[in-house]
Amino acid sequence: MGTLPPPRMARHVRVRDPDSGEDLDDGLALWFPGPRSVTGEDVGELHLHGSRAVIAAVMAALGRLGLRLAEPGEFTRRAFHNGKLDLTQAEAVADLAAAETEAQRRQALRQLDGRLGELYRGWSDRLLRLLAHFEAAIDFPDEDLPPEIENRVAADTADLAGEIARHLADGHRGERLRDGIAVAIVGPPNAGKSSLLNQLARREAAITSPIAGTTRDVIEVVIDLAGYPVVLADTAGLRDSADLIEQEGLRRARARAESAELRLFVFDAGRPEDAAGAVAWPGPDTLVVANKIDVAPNRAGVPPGALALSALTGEGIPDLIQTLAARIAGTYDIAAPLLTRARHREALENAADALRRSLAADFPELRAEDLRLAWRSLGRITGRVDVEDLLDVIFRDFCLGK
Ligand SMILES: Nc1nc2c(ncn2[C@@H]2O[C@H](COP(=O)(O)OP(=O)(O)OP(=O)(O)O)[C@@H](O)[C@H]2O)c(=O)[nH]1
Ligand SMILES: [Mg+2]
Repeated sequence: MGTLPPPRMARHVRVRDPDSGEDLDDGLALWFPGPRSVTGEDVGELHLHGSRAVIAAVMAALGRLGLRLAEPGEFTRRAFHNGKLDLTQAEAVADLAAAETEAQRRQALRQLDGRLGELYRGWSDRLLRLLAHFEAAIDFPDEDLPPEIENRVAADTADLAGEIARHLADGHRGERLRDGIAVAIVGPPNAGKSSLLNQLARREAAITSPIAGTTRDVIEVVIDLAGYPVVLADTAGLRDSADLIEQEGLRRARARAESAELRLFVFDAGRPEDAAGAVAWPGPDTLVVANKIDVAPNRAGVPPGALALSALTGEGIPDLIQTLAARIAGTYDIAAPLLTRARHREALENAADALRRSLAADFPELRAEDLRLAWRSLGRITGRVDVEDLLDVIFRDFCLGK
C-alpha cells in the first residue's frame, strides 16, 4: 500500500493491483485535496501509459475498490454544483473541447474565464437592487415609494433593458463563431466558382467542368480560414434557364447568397461585362472576384476594387484569403464577451421582454413581478437562481425611508 503524494505534487509511482500486488504500470500520481481541485472535491490523478491493456488492468483494479468511470460531463457537472464554475463556464468547457479553429478556441476560453457569466451576474445584481425597492413597498403598503426612487427605478429598468437589447443585437456573432461563418460563392455559369471552392477547401469537393451549368445544388464545405470557422457554399451559375431542376438550383443559389454573411461574386475576367451581375448584392459584404486571370494576364477586365485571381493556378488565392480574413476579423475580433448560445439568447429575450412589461405596468406589484421574472431568466443563464440571494439583498442593502 503506497502513501498519498503531497498535495499538487507529481510523484513517480508503480501502480500495483491491491489484491495480487502485481505491477500494472509505471506512471505519475497527483493528489488534489478539495476544495482546491477542479471539481472542488478530493481528486486523485494517475498518469499512465494509455494502452488498452494498461487501462483495462487499472480500471479493473479500481473497480474492485468501488470506483467507476465518470459519466459524460460529470467532472464539469460536479464543478458546477460545487460552485467552481457557472453554467456559461460549464458550456465553455464543452466548446473548448469541440473547438476546431483558433477563433473558436479563443471565444471558448474567454467564456471559460467567466467574462460572459460576469456580465450576466452584473445585470442580475442590478435587478436585485431594483427589486429590493419594490419588495419593501409591497411588504409595507402604508409607505409609498418616494417618487424620486420610483423614477430612478424606472430609469434603471429602462437602462438595463437597453443594455440587454444591445447585447442581443449583436448579429448573432458569438453563435456564428461557434457554428461557422456563412460565405457563399455566386456568379455566372462557368466562371470557376466550384474551382474556387476546391482551391479554398484544398480538395476536390465540387465537380468542375467546361460545361456551363455543372453545379446544380448548393455544395457546402467547412474550412478553417486563417483561424476562422467558415461554412463555404458553392452555388449554381446564375442564368435564365427553362430547365426545372436548374431553376430550383438558381432559387437555392439566390437564397444562399441572401442569407450568407459574405459573398464572393466570381466572374470570368475574360468576360468583363459579367461583373455587372454583382449589383444584385450591393454593399461591402460582396467581394467581387475576377477569375481566370491566367488567361487574361493584362487584367483589362478587372474592375477597380475587384480581386484578380486564378482558381486554376492558385495565383491570387492568398490575397483573397487575407482579404476575407480581414473582413471577418473586423466583425468578430472584439474584446466584449459575445452571446454564444440559443439558450442564452432565449433567456435574455425573456428578460428584456419582462423589463419592458415592467416599465408599462400600472401597479408596483405587477412591476415587481416582471422584474422578478427578468431576474429569474438571467439567473437561469448562469445557473445561480436562488431566492436566498433576494432575501439577503433586501435585508442588507435596503433601509426603508432612511
Ligand atoms: N484557365 C482557367 N480556367 C479555369 C479557372 N477556374 C476555372 N477554370 C475552368 O473553367 C471551367 C468552369 O469551372 P467551374 O469551376 O466548373 O465553374 P463554375 O462557375 O462552378 O460553373 P457552374 O457550376 O457551371 O456554374 C472548368 O473547365 C475549369 O477548369 C482559372 O482560373 N483559369
Ligand atoms: Mg460549379
